[in-house]
Amino acid sequence: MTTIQTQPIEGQKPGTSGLRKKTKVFMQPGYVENFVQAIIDATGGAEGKTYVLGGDGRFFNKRAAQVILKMAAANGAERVIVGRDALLSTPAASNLIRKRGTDGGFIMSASHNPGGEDEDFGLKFNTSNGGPAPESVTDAIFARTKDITEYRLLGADDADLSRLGEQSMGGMVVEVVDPVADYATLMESLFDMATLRAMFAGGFRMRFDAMHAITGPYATEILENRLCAEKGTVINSTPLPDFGGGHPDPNPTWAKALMDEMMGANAPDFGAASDGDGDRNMVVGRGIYVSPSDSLAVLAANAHLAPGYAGGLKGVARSMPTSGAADRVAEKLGIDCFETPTGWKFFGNLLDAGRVTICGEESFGTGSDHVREKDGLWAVLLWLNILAARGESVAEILNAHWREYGRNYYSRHDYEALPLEQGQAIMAGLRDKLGDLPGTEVQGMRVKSADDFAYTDPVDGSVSQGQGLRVVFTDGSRIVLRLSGTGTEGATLRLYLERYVAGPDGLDQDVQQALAPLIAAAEDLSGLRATSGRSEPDVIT
Ligand code: VG1
Ligand code: CO
Repeated sequence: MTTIQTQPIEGQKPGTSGLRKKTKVFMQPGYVENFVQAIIDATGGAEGKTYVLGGDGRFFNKRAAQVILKMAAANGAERVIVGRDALLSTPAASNLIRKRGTDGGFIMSASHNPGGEDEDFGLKFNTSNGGPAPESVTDAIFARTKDITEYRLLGADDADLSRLGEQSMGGMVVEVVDPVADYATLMESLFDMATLRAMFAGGFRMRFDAMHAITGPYATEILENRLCAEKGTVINSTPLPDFGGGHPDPNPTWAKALMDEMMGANAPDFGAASDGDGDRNMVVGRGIYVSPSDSLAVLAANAHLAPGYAGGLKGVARSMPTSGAADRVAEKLGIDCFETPTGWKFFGNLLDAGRVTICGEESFGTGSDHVREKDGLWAVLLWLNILAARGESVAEILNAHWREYGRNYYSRHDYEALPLEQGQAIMAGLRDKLGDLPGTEVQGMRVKSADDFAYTDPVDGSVSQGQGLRVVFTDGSRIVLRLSGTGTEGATLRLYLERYVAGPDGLDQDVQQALAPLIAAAEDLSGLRATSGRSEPDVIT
């Protein structure tokens, strides 16, 4: 065991979902080492502990895995369970952490951010419940990165991560496992596999775009091998270190080929895509796109049709910027609906306390209490289970949902990589005005309330401030503005827009047109486009 002197490295502050930086930043000498030691120190040391380790396969994944193993060994860990070739999707890692009763896990991913030597890398720590470390822990980790003086690293050969089974590293056991097996078993326990198999056997066609990211092997095993969907159902199924040069972000912009196919003449019945680390999902029906906020609401309303949720839901939770569509479902079901800050770590306590069963975010994230992360393939399988049970198309289900609950028109406009000071100035400009807004009129709409969202965790009472500026109008429409906490370049501003239409009229408008007054109001209030000189967002979802 070697103890190596080091000095604090600036900027190792975990964001919305772990530490994300340019890969070359992570490749600097001591960078991974400092951060990993800070995690170990801030969580009471590694002595005698068992961890899970895996990542989305992006460039530097294997290298970082060896460093983490040698550090765990040098810090006295007893065992590390690693996915073969250092691969694990984020939900599969969460499952392993829970199933094996471990002390937590290291997940190497920058999720939906592009990968490669000149792109992004990331590392996050999940606690023993399988979920991303809560703010109290990430704050302690960050504090430790600022006064770290040494780290421990075993001088040993690399582990052979291509070989399943146990091997020894110093006194520590490195246990290499199949990354897919336990996860696939978990999915089989939640969904009606026989009915799904029958649906595919009956000619149901789907396309799953794995975007050259981690879900390829998972989707191929579950959809093609176990459910017997046609070979070739899963495309871009081999995880690549640079995701084939694409953005592994399942949205209409970056999964355009899938969108085109689903809107085309010979579209299959159902389409889906997942992100770099497998926790996001986009769902598309033949000729119809399902917004993530609507997807959450439809899943909540129909989850009882799947065996794993036949007993009903305890409650639902959504992040603050996510539309209120799920709230209406919760109201009808007579269950609680919680509104949390952005990021899955805020759902952990509610899930652990048994107060919610299903959670979701507008950013293509849905999940349940089966793990403590959002789960892309889970959402796809739940949709399939609902389609099979109802015997209806995605369009029929969505239209029926809107007729029953009304429609929350919703869109997110991203302005990416603005100069940092400019992004902060735009936020500060709107924040300063919030107090004066209630009662005023913007674009013919009256402001009902305006604030900077703060959240008090109902389980442990912890408070998180500064979670997004929101302006709510008297008709229930909203504008939310916040700074992204996952980017690695400058500031990315996210503008979230929502308007509710009760129906029965006006349920099939063009989304951007339906939101036009809010888009104009957002500009009046924030001066976002004027200040940034951008005439339109980089990405609209
Ligand atoms: C984004 C999304 C947020 C999500 C987070 C991690 O964060 O908005 O909803 O939880 O990414 O997702 P931000 O701070 O950039 O808005 V993942 O799939 O990248 O781990
Ligand atoms: Co992700």
